[in-house]
Amino acid sequence: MNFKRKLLAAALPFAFCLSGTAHALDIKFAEIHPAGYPTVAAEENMGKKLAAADSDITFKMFAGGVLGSEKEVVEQVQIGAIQMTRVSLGIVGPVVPDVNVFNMPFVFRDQAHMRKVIDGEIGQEILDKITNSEFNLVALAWMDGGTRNLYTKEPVRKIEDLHGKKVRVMGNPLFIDMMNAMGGNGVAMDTGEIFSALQTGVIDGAENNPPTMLEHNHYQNAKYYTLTGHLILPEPVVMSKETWNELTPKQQELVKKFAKEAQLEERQLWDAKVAASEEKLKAAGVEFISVDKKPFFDATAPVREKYGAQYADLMKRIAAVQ
Ligand code: GTR
Repeated sequence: MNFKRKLLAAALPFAFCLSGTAHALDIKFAEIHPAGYPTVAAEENMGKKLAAADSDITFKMFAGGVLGSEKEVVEQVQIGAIQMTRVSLGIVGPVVPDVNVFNMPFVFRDQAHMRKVIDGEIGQEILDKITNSEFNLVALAWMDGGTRNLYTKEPVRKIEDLHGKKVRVMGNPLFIDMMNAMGGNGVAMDTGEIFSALQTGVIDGAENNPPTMLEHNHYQNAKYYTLTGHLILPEPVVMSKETWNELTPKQQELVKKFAKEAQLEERQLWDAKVAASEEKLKAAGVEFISVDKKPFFDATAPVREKYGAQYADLMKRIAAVQ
């Protein structure tokens, strides 16, 4: 090693100490949804508030899936390479099975019921389960991920029409079981693969809320939207535990406070977006099909029994929330 290099090597640790402002936090937030989507907008506002409240904090949104699929992003957040994300509870289930209580078909009566539950003590308990798991995440708040219905290339007007259809679900065995119980053929794949899978006919359909169906262009190759309402999924906003542990208690409080504010803000944006999406989908030729939900509810009873047995008490508490 020449003298100059030796000097540099000796100085390096000090340089790091000096340059690292205590508790400086550069938040990279990953979203698979595009700019303007309700979750993205609410999260950006959260970021703005954080940066305004603490000059050591910067916030940058990476929307549109540029940092990878939800599964890839979660792995990055776990190791602290990405600081925050919002993720569907669907893909958290296989890693933190306790959250699957919210992932069960028809566990919520409707969206208002789901909102009451996530705003109350059960919502906090499930966030805490994520935080206290080995997942290396701190779960801060819930976004409303809406009500999921079926969309297919051929119309599903009654449950029998779903028979044998290959329908994409999120990567969680519970959802495969759910789709199979309804008579379809559940196929797991990442969000980003759905568009071409529909286009090429690898799948016959998928299931999601109107904003996702619209913004991810799935409606272009699936023109029938059957209002089963089988899943109503909240979506946690999470921070890497690596990041969290570097924050001062005051910074942690700020993050918690603004994340909770985003929870309430997002649902106003969500309701407006659902209404606008429904209009656009109809204008683009999507047929909205009302169905009797009971056969779908009955068909999925074994799934609730299989996965729900361990949460029997919790399910009673959820049902009791008015
Ligand atoms: C959306 C959800 C995403 C993603 C997607 C999917 O409704 O907001 O986080 O999970 O569904 O089905 O992959």
